[in-house]
Amino acid sequence: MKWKNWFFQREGSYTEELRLDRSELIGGHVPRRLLPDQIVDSVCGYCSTGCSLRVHLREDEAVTVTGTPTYPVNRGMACPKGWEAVRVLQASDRATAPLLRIGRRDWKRLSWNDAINLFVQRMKAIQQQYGRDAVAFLGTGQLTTEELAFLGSLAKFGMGILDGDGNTRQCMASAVVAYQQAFGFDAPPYTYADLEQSDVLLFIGANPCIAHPILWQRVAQRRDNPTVIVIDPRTTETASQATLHVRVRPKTDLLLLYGIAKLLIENGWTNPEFIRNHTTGYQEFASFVQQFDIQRVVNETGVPGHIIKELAKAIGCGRRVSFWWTMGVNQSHQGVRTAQAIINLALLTGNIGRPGTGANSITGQCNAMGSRLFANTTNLLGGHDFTNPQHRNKVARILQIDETMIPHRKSLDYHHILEEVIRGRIRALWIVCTNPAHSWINQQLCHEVLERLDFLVVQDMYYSTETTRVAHLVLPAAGWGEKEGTFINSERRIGRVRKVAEPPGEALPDFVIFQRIARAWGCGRWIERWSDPESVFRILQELTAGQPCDFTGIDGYAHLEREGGIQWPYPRNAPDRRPERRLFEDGRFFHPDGRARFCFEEPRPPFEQPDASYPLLLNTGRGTAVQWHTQTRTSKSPLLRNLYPRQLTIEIHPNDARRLGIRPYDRVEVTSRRGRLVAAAFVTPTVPEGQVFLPMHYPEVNRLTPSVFDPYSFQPAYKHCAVRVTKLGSSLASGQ
Ligand SMILES: Nc1nc2c(c(=O)[nH]1)N[C@H]1C(S)=C(S)[C@@H](COP(=O)(O)OP(=O)(O)OC[C@H]3O[C@@H](n4cnc5c(=O)[nH]c(N)nc54)[C@H](O)[C@@H]3O)O[C@H]1N2
Ligand SMILES: Nc1nc2c(c(=O)[nH]1)N[C@H]1C(S)=C(S)[C@@H](COP(=O)(O)OP(=O)(O)OC[C@H]3O[C@@H](n4cnc5c(=O)[nH]c(N)nc54)[C@H](O)[C@@H]3O)O[C@H]1N2
Ligand code: SF4
Ligand SMILES: [Mo]
Repeated sequence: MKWKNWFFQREGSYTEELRLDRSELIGGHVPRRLLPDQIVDSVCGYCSTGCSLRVHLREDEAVTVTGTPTYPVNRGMACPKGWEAVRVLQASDRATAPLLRIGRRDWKRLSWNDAINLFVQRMKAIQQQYGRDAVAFLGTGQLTTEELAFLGSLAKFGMGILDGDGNTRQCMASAVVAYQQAFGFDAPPYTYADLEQSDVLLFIGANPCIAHPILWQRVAQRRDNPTVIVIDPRTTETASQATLHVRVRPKTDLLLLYGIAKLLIENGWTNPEFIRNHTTGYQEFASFVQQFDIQRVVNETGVPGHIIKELAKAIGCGRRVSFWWTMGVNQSHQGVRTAQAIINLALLTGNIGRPGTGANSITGQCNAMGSRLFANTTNLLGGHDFTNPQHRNKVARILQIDETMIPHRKSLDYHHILEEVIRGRIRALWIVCTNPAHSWINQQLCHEVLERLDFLVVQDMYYSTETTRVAHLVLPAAGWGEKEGTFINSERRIGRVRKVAEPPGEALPDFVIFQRIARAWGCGRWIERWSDPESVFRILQELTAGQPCDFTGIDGYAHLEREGGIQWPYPRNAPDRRPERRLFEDGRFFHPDGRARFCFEEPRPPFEQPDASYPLLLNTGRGTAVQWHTQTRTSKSPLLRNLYPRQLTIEIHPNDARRLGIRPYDRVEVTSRRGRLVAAAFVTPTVPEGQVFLPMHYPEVNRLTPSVFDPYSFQPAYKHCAVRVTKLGSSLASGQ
């Protein structure tokens, strides 16, 4: 491929070290020779690529970070977020002691004892007054698996909470439901080697160059010129390097994919043997797609007919075709069906279970996969089902708890939890490792919800987040690098997370905070086995026995460290011990009949379309490779801060800008039916005419987005609403 290895490969060995500072960025750094005492390899705490970072310590202090050369995921590479992972731990706004809010603005410092006692007293009092289900929790995909399982178990089996969800709802829920319905279990089938073994790679609603830089690097490093197709309304950094960029009209992918399926069937570009032996529902699907003739697809998607045919041919005639999708698909009013339309193409052509193939949802956060399996919210621990008595019995037996402690239904989803706050049923919320006051959709509503609560506890690394600021009680948490455990990356690889620094002040690892709460609550003897992360890991292993995600064959943390992470499944005595393994090589899926299902449905129109008052379509997503979500961490690094715009910029097409009298870097007002914000105009043809794009990393962006969700996954549709852009007079300096 034409793209070069620009900033991802850092030189570095055990003895020759680079101390990173801003001067390095402008090319003037001086490598210093240091002799580190120790190196510690730990999986990165940002994106789900799951690189291993080598932290070099000198006299117990982390002096620099390089990519672990031997780790199978990143092979020595790391992106700038990884390089700066330790630096962001040192910040003046780190939460260093528990804080209690007094009145509207003042805070009082508490001892841990007082803070935990207050937590327990207030939560119990609310449960006594309003019922057990008056308390709920919101978690994350950024804690270790052991911590996620601890939070979910303590909350549901210890505190009797019924409802809890996580920020993985914002990102993975559509893929989860799509896989569960199509394959019988939430199981991304690929291994990263598939990126290198594929002849045709389709990225749909995904911008890995920015969002999964090292994963993308493995594609970019290929010397054999695979066909890379990007389906995205914007000319993203990924699209600009692709063989073919398909500029689909937003939220019309479903039609495009059905139209392609029709062409595949018409041209005989399917794999009848695979369909016959390994799928159900083909006949119904084949007759359903007949209505998507090419003219209809052209009209609705805006993709020219010859491109649609080219796409179908590339998929139908490629030897090893792989499909990769992320938020452009999942965050939609029809995210589940769109993801399944992608799965259907893989099933039609038999592109699954072989090297270089697969219908592959890439996860987002470092431990999104851990959250999917172990958060104990939508699924009972280990991918079990709350409604299944045998599953409840198994989990109760392994945890040594009374079966009656396990709820008979799954949690409400995030959006309905917030609605229950508005209704007054939920009065207290415990938010751990997520920042919804910035990141949740339709922000005004979210703020109203948070303000309505009788008791809001926020457990975070920093005092300064938008959510911490409105909390009643803040519990100071250690961050990545300050604790031990495991993460599960996008290719189902369980990897080790290591402690390389002490938490500041009195901050504690979430694991320890959960232990203290459990003890003070009086959860009973079962929680005593949850004594340290590795003991919990062993309990979780037992929970996976017999499940598709069985990893009972891993011999503790040392085994993970030795192997460079291990992908699930990895059952005891499993014959297959290959270091890279994909699912479905035997053509057996997880439904009882062993077959995958074609799932499909009539496309539906999006919630809002541009009109005379709000004539432009707003898309939102990741802005740069160096910004992470709500920026609580990445904004703490001077190096990273130098690599992204200080202020919010809106991407707008030159023709729209001209029509609105907007020049580059003019201040503009962006208004939707829900709110308004001010941004600088970035005039660029990378967005199509009639569309604008805002990066999600600035707190005001979700003032504009609407409460729209996929009806099956309840994932928010962050990427589609109508806005108006108007010029606000004076131009901002162009020095972005
Ligand atoms: N640097 C950085 N990396 C990250 C993150 C971060 O915050 N910063 N976050 C991580 C997380 S949690 C996640 S979930 C992932 C997200 O990773 P991505 O999903 O790759 O990132 P996004 O920019 O949200 O969305 C991807 C693309 O979807 C496109 N899109 C929007 N609407 C449509 C549509 O209707 N059809 C199609 N085909 N495309 C559409 C957008 O234009 C955008 O380019 O990134 C992870 N990696
Ligand atoms: N408009 C728009 N909005 C979006 C999206 C979009 O594409 N467009 N994408 C959505 C997606 S996919 C996602 S995943 C969400 C992400 O949204 P959030 O989860 O709200 O974003 P983060 O900034 O990652 O928040 C993590 C919080 O946990 C804290 N933290 C970090 N490590 C630890 C730890 O070890 N322990 C504890 N206790 N706290 C810790 C951080 O300081 C931070 O406050 O945003 C969503 N919002
Ligand atoms: S690509 Fe992702 S996992 Fe790898 S170093 Fe960057 S943020 Fe960390
Ligand atoms: Mo995400």
